[in-house]
Amino acid sequence: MSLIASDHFRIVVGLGKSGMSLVRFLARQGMRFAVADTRANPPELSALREQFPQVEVRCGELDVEFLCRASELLISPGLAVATPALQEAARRGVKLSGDIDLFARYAKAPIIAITGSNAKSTVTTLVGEMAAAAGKKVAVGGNLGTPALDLLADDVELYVLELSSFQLETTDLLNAEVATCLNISEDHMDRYSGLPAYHLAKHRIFRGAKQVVVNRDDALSRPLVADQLPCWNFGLGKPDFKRFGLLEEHGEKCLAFQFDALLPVRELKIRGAHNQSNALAALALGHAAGLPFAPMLATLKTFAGLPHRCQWVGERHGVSYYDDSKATNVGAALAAIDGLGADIAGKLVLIAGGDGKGADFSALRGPVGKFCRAVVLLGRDAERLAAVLDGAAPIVRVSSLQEAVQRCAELAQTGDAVLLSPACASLDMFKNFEERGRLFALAVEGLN
Ligand code: UMA
Ligand code: ADP
Repeated sequence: MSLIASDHFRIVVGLGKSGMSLVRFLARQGMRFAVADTRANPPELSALREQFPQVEVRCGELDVEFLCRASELLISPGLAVATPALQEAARRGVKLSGDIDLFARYAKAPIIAITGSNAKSTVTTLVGEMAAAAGKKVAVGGNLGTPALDLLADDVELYVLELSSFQLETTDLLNAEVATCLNISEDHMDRYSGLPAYHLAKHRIFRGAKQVVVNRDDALSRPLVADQLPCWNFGLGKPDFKRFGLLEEHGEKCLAFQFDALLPVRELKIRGAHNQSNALAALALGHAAGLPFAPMLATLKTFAGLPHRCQWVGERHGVSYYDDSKATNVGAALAAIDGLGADIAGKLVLIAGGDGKGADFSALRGPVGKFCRAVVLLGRDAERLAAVLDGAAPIVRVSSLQEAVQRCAELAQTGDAVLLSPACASLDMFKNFEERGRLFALAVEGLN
């Protein structure tokens, strides 16, 4: 332990949305703290200087001696715990933590905690809407957008949190009422040494959980927890005791619990097998948290999905255009290509590419060969994608999204669909996936 470390002094590392929420929280609690960020000009610097002028801030390369003045570092999700300066501080006795761990220490209401490689935002939003429909005072956030600490309030009856592996790296004990890891496929391989390290980070969500929800179609979602812990599960097969699934009733496929049909899938607004799985996950989480079925099913009948997730944005000359800009990894793009490809009369013209985050793209080859008329590639990893997809479908290279949409319009035939499902992050060319989706929709609007 560093000689000058104080038990009552913390350093917030990172000054983005999470960092600023930490600053507000620590200031409210009257705790002593400083701030560090590796960037010369972090996004919330001027807000901090304006609202908390007395707080010491160090920008630029992390200084281990400075970090060791604290008893605890509260690290933003964008910074890996493996960062050498943070590891050196830990070696010298400083505790490494983050906003979610702090949140768990102060939250008085039960937490439904949701992670996974894909479907987190959809399921989190659905569960939040189900709880509100059941009359609960619910607070929804985390990786979804509103930092968890900003949700803390005395009158909240239920918290629903979307959590990323980045946030879970610094979470020691979440103590969720219900926790789930919806699915696991490769993502963020530029941050982790491989799938096992990523899996390990995700599964920290189960620490201290009172109940768990497992996806029985994905073995990697199953936690190592004590046998007596209440465990609910969901999957696309026939359900059984304590299980959610699909069964046929009067010739119709229905969402079901145990031996009873709950709702015909045709009444869902969100389409595709992956969304049926998401609806079942939300029902399982809500049920475990004590929500009644009636308001949960009413929510499923009206929830139309989130923007940029396989969202229909227009039609030109008999060709539909779908914005799946949120498909920032291979697993998400696969779900969209398989789901939409099987659902339309014609073929898909796929727009893919961007920052692949070190992913292995080879799983795309089969579905692209099966469902795609052509693939239009752009962005930093276009050539890595081209190498994998060569021969599976004709490949066209472009340098802008506008050009991509134009080329797709030329390639697509009546009955086809143009799908932006990049399998890559957007940050090499766009501010974020929302901007990429908006520009796609604008380009579609601009077509003759
Ligand atoms: N950064 C530095 N130096 C620092 C701190 C951060 O360079 O000292 C960089 C990071 O590498 C990153 C960027 O700054 O590229 C933002 O990092 P941050 O930790 O400051 O991010 P916040 O603004 O606090 O936003 C975070 C989540 N962002 C990340 O995990 C990168 C947001 O999720 C989340 O909504 C927000 O907290 C509130 O909880 C976004 C995200 O992209 C949507 N998440 C990833 C994903 O969904 O794939 C995990
Ligand atoms: P996350 O918050 O985990 O990124 P989203 O709900 O925002 O999840 O969806 C992200 C992407 O994953 C979208 O492209 C969507 O079409 C795809 N997706 C949605 N549900 C699933 C699922 N169950 N399995 C695989 N991919 C999915």
